[in-house]
Amino acid sequence: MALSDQEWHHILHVWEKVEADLTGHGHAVLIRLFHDDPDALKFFERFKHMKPDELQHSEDVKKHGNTVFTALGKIIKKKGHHEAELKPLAKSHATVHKIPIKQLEHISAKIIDVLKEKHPADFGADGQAAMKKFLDMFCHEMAAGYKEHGFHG
Ligand code: 6CQ
Repeated sequence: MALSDQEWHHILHVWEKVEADLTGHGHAVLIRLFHDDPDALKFFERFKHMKPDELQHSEDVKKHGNTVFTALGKIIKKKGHHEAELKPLAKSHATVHKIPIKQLEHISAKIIDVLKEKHPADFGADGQAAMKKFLDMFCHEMAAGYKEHGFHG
C-alpha cells in the first residue's frame, strides 16, 4: 500500500502546479462532481438547492473548492505520515457529514480528471498512477477511520 519515493515525487511535482491556484482546481473538481453525480450535491445543505449556473458562479462553492484542496495538499505533503490530518477528516465525514466511501471514490476520480486536463505536460501516466495509488490509500484509510466511528457508509 505504501508509496515509493518516486511515486511521491510524481505527486508532489504536479501538486506544485496545482498550488498556483488551489481554489480554481478545487472549484473545477466540485463542479464536475456535482454535474456527473447529482447525488453528491445532496450532502451540501448550502448548495443543494442551487442550479448549475448558480453553482458555477457561487463564491461559496469556490471557497469550498479551496477547503477541499487545501486539506488534500496538507495530507499529500506529509508523504504518508498523515495520521494527524486524516483522523479528524474521517471523524467529521463519518459522524457529521455522513459521506459514503463511494462519494470519496467519486471525488478521487474527478480529481484525477481535472489534473489530467489542466496539466497534461506534468501529469503523465506515471503521475496519474501514483496519484491514483495515493487516493486509493486515502479512501481505504478513511474507510478504516469510518469503522472506528461505527459508520459503514
Ligand atoms: C468537502 C468536500 C468538498 C468540498 C468541501 C469539503 C467537495 O459547508 C460545510 O460545512 C461543509 C461540510 C462538509 C461536507 C458536506 C465537508 C467539510 N465535506 C463535505 C462533503 Fe469534505 N472533503 C472530502 C475530501 C476528499 C478528498 C477532503 C480532503 C475533504 C475535506 N467531503 C464531502 C463530500 C460529499 C460528497 C466528499 C466526497 C468530501 C470529500 N471536507 C469538509 C473537507 C474539509 C477540510 C472540511 C471542513 C472540516 C471538516 O472536517 O468538517
